[in-house]
Amino acid sequence: MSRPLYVASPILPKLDDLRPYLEGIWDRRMLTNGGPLHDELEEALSRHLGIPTAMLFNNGTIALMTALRMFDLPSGGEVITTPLTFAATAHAISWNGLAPVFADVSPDDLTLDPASVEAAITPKTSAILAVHVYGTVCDLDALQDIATRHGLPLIYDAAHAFGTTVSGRPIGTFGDASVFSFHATKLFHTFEGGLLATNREEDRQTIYYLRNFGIKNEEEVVGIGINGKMNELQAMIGLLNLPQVEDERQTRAKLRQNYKSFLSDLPGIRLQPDQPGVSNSEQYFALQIDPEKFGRTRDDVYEALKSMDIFARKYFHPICTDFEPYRGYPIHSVWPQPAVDLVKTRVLCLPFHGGVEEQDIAQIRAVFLS
Ligand code: T4K
Repeated sequence: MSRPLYVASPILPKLDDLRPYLEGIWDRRMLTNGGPLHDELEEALSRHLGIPTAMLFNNGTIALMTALRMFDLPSGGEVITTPLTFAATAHAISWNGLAPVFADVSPDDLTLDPASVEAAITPKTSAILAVHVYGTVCDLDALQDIATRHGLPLIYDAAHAFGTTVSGRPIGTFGDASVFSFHATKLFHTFEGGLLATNREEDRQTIYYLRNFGIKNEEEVVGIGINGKMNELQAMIGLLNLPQVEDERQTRAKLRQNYKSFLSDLPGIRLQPDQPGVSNSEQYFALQIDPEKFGRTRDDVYEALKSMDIFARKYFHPICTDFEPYRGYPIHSVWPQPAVDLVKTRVLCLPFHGGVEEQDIAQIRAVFLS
């Protein structure tokens, strides 16, 4: 039994495998600014994720900020996004001097609801930033249709969708740009890290400048860039973790089946839908608890698990519009009451990683069935 049992637990390379990499770094004394391990990881991920233009970052948030910056959006322009996400999604918009506009989620799969996006569009709308939340893939066709009709860049926050494919097509090839997080809590991680992917091969140079202060050469700075560079230690961890990812993903896929075996038919429990043709990233196992039908609230279950040192998480409650900077922002919705208002009181993410043992599952099962 693993205690405390957290919602996430990182894969790690064997300590002995670090030694040759560390010796190389120490010999070269190239610690950052595009060292050989950085370049090797970038190429490996580009192949692994099936995206020709895939550029590493020091974390997912800076990659998101850069993705928005790429499009040179007008100051104060509105970017439509979901309130059911990690704060970084909305903050990346604000840090660019843009205005986050929140649209509702689909009650079916909790991703950004296309009809509510359409309802939120104004003459100031500059872009759409959708999130494949919990690894559930957004309504790609509907969002692309809206983006195309209104001439808006469509950016995906794919922090939860590492390695996902849709009918064989890599998730990072949809929309105009996609951003992945390689934070320690993610399926694939580099302790901290991120990646910006785009089909717009012509933007590679722009991203390169934005990532490195806008520096073109020793004498020219061509734009207002940021420091988004991944260092050699992070890249080393990435190179050592990448070969382990598929095993971890498969372990989690089995865990998903295990959870589903006792949760699927429980009255009042709603799981994220299976998506035909989608190979799941296995990042999170999210469910919703309807207190009337289940007999207990989400918070009751959260506390019961916590009393056993099992730390499920209420991702993403509070939602962005509950946070101080965005309090009072409306949630544009096609429903009289935004679906997300109910969802946020019901959603719970269970421990979901290779460290969850049979005995842990039995205890979690007992909490739900008691
Ligand atoms: N967009 C979306 C949709 C995101 O979810 C995120 C990040 C981003 C953008 C931004 O990407 P980054 O800039 O982070 O690359 C965590 C992560 O810090 C954050 O990366 C992640 N989303 C978010 C969903 O979860 P917290 O505040 O919940 O983390 P924390 O420290 O409570 O960790 C959760 C559990 O994981 C802990 O209880 C224990 C375990 N854990 C955590 C760490 C850091 C470990 O076992 N080892 C560790 O090293 O935000």
